[in-house]
Amino acid sequence: MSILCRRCLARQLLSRVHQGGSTRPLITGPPPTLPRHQTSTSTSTPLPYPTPLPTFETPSLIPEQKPLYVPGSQAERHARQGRMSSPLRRGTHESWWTAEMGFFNAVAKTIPTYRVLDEEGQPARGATIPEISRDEALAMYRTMTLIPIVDNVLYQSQRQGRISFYMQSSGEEAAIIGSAAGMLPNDEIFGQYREGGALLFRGFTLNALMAQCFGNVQDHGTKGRMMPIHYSAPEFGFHSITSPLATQMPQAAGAAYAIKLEEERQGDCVICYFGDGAASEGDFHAALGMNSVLGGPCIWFCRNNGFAISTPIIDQYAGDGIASRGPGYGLDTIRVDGNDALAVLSAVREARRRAVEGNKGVLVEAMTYRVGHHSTSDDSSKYRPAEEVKEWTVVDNPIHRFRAFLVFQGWWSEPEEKALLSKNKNEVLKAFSRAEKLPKPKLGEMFNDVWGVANGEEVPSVITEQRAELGRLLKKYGDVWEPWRKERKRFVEEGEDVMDCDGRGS
Ligand SMILES: Cc1ncc(C[n+]2csc(CCOP(=O)(O)OP(=O)(O)O)c2C)c(N)n1
Ligand SMILES: [Mg+2]
Repeated sequence: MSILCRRCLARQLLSRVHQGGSTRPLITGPPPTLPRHQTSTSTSTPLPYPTPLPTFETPSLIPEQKPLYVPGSQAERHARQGRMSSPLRRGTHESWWTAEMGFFNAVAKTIPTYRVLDEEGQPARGATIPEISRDEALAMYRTMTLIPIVDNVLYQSQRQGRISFYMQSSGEEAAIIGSAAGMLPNDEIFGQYREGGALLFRGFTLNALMAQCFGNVQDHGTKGRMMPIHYSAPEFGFHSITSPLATQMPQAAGAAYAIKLEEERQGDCVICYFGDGAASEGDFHAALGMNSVLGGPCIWFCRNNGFAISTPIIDQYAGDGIASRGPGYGLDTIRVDGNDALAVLSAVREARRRAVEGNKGVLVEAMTYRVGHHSTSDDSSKYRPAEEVKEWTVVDNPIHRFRAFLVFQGWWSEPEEKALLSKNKNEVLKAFSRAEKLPKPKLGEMFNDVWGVANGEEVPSVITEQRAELGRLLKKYGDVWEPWRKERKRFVEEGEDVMDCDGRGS
């Protein structure tokens, strides 16, 4: 059977209905009339204007209704907490009776995008610059400028076969660092996979980052068992990155709920990053539903970068972005210019305040653009023109915008810029060559920690058998088969640790 794209399959199925003698007309229009991603102005093409809100007249005085609460029910508790005021129906907030039939397709006519700096990095008219010291701003800038250098070195090294995989975050530096700067050190971070910068901002060293990407003996978080960029750093409150999309979201909802319940963690918060594509997963809804009902301080931070691999947002959703979904879950929500580091910082600080004070979730949608390819397994020139990418790097470059602000404040100069870039480059290259020379962990590490075994319990036979089999194969071929002879040398103890007889290992 040939593999068909979704649209072709739908067309084929619909035409079958047609040919089958059914009088039912096609329910979708032919492809040319479907909204297409405009290549030159893709992400700036406005989505269809939302249907205006019905002109419901709010009654000036809502007559006192007898609440429909069952005594002791959740609805009654909520009503007592002020979450519902005199609802006519349980599950609504402030509904009233109306004789006017009106459908609606938006909670606000348009969701505005909050910004502090304009494209030139100058304060936008009427904007309040968030409180920020020179040191804080420069700490943000240092990490923002580090990201593209780390990205370039590791991206190129994957191309040369020196690491197995990489994902860049260029274009999203302001969204990632602005949000990280808006959180406090004790807060928990659940990343999707493009948030290595947030970890660097917290103090994760370049050596540790490179160790994970090379999976060498100093990769303490994942011990060489994960693909590059799947960082795990409990000491920085950074939870393990896992590739299956949106799985971090229910985990974050659980962590936020745990904080709510844990006396010692009062005042702490969770930030959960996810992409515009991940928001189409069921886990997105499961997580937001759980968080809105159970509570717990959590910032749901959407990096809306225009793409989910090759799927542009216009093919991802038909509503008003991801922000429109927040009120559906009863979450305070803001849309922010994700390329404006100060706006992101300011929005996340306020989101954090609301989340902690209200013990609840807050949704932040940061509008940005994925400048790099999706990953080293992707070639974005196949689905978007190079000019579009170039335009974003020139016209709305998050690093340039923030630098212009620093210069405007009198906090930054050309010589300082040159010195920083050269220092960043040297440090990245040094950490890179160091990590490449270090050996990989003991081969037997691949069997450890993959199964939750309580202290004193036996490792399940499926693990010991596989370990023993590898040991047997290594004994037989490890010295005589050239690829293995060479490969063994890269590991601490050269695989000797798995060559014991029962597969139990150390
Ligand atoms: C459950 C699941 N489905 C599909 C994939 C393949 N996949 C990896 S990344 C990705 C796109 C995600 O896009 P988005 O959430 O917008 O994040 P971005 O890459 O743009 O940062 C897809 C479909 C996956 N990893 N997991
Ligand atoms: Mg995306």
